[in-house]
Amino acid sequence: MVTQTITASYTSEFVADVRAGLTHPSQKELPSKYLYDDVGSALFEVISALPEYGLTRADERLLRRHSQDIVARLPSPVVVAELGSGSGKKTRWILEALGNRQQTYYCPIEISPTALAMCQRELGDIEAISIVGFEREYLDGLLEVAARREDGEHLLVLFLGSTIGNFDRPADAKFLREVRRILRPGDSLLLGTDLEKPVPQLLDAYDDPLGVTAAFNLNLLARINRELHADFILQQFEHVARFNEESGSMEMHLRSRCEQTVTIPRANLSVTFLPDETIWTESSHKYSRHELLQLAMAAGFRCEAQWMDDEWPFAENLLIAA
Ligand code: AVI
Repeated sequence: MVTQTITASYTSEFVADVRAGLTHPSQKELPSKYLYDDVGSALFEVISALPEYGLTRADERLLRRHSQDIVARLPSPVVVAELGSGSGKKTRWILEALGNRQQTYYCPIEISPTALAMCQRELGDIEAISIVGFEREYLDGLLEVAARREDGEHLLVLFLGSTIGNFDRPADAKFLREVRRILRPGDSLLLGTDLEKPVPQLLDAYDDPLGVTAAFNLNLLARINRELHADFILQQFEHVARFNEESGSMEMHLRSRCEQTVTIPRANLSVTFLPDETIWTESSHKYSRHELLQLAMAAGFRCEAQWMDDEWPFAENLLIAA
């Protein structure tokens, strides 16, 4: 087992994104990637265990059941790059199947150093797997992994857990095209996607009765307080989950309970909120099977196989760079 981490710093980008998002002329917004600091990542792990939120369990079930089949469809040898590995728990099945075949490099790409360290701890015991972690944004990390591979090595990119659904439409299509541009023909992308399901089920999943998702969402304001010395009073904001029929996506917002002004010294910013005004913090798109195939094709992939969960509508899609 080899473990190594390549690090980076994001504070100035965070400041710029907070400024741009909170001074947006119509809908205030904050990029959902900032939900995942140490506290947010830990809260997301708890969300994944909630009975109302079946997404992560569906993803894990599919990988557990079909890893052998997935790996059997891949060329050899492969280098694995995972975009946003999280704790890495569900990747174990794929890595074990690959490790049984031959010595394999696994490169998790993560902006959270804590998640990266957890992933290295979680997966470091798998035989024949060498881990090199990249503390990078997804595409920057993928470019580096692609540049380091040897001639004759194929890339397998893992983008699991339906993180693709957290991109706005059409940013998801653009992102897949950018991933494709980094790959060579014959390389693969295993894409996990949450599928359409009844709206009441989605509302329960994104506004759970224990309030864990609410804490996950509110932590974004707490993070801005911690890191940018802002004075958000968390009790004066509430978590809102709603389904946007037009886009087919669940949305999370933070609604101001009153008129208030917040100062963010490190961003040199003061922002006024009207009563009921919201900050849009996340979209989570729910795909149809047809939409997925179109998305993959338009980005320059062909769909080699699709596995669907029978308890929680979710699909694992094995896409090959055409
Ligand atoms: C990480 N991502 C796929 C989750 C989702 O369902 O969109 C994040 C999440 N947001 C609220 N609950 C979970």
